[in-house]
Amino acid sequence: MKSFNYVINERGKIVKDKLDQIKNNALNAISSSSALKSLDDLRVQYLGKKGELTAVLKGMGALTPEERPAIGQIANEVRDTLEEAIKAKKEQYEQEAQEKKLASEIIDVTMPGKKLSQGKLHPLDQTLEEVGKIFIGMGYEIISGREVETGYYNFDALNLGQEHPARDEQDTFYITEDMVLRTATSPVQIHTMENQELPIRMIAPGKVYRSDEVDATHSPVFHQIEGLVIDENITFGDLKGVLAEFAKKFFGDKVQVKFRPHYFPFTEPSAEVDVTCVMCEGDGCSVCKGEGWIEILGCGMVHPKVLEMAGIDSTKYQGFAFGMGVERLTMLKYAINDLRLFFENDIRFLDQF
Ligand code: 2NL
Repeated sequence: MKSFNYVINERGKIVKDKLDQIKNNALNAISSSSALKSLDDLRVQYLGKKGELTAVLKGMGALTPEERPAIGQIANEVRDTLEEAIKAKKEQYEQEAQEKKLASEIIDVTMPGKKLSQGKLHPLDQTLEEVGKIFIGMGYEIISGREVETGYYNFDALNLGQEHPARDEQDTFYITEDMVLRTATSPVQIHTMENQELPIRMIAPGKVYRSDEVDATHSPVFHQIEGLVIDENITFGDLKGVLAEFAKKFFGDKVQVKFRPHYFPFTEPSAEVDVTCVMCEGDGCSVCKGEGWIEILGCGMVHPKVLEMAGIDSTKYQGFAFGMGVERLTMLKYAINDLRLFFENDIRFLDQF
């Protein structure tokens, strides 16, 4: 401590010794403190309102006026020294903490990255998307609708009379006597004919329901895509052209297409469409059961009765319609032999598409 020009007598000497003692004790305690918390405690102990240094300062009244400035200055110096020491120690703690934190957060930018596995669309959704794109490319709209329908929209409007076997409780899920889970997406097309201006060029993709037992080719829930075109001067030739184009875009340019007469109550004339087997190209294999051909969809010219019921003048307008099963299309395209695979969601299966 530097020397002073002030007078310090015997009493002053005792106070000065006391201050020196406080200073030395405090500096020792500070340098051997072990944490921020104990440092704070030391500040309170020496410099706080009830601290040791403050106590000495409070006792200065007993000194003579000549002694006070000298002792006061010493006391101030002790306080400054202690504050400095606490501050330095505190900074040391903070720097140590910072270094520890930085060390724990080191990032090794040379470490190899973790490969993220990327998800993909379910094969059925891929088919829905692919078929949708093909028809959008030909100017069609994609329209969806409700899955619960009245008996009228699901059956009557399609020329399926009260006695038609499709209405049987064994094939259809009834919600009430007159409400059913749709058995096809045709009701969407009926609503569109009733409500939308002509001409219509649309497809209706979606879930449909039939009361079937689950096996390799049946499921009570499956997916269908129906299509409908209504305009003036539409012929079976338009139907053939559109569906042949679709088959080539979906299965590949090599496929040949065959229209085979069939019967549906809602179309007349009606046909089923076969393509040369995508696996054996017509030679005969297990996928086509030796036939060389496989059926991919049903179609026909919309029955005049169906047009009239939907409020369309069948003497002025004609149209064609078609329907295909999404599960079936996907199974044929990839030679999948069991429809249940689509619904079990085994990643090892799904990953292949
Ligand atoms: C099949 C056959 C078909 C239709 C669906 C249809 C819809 C309306 C009017 C007339 Cl609104 N027809 N749909 C026509 C022919 C066949 O589906 O085997 N589907 C899997």
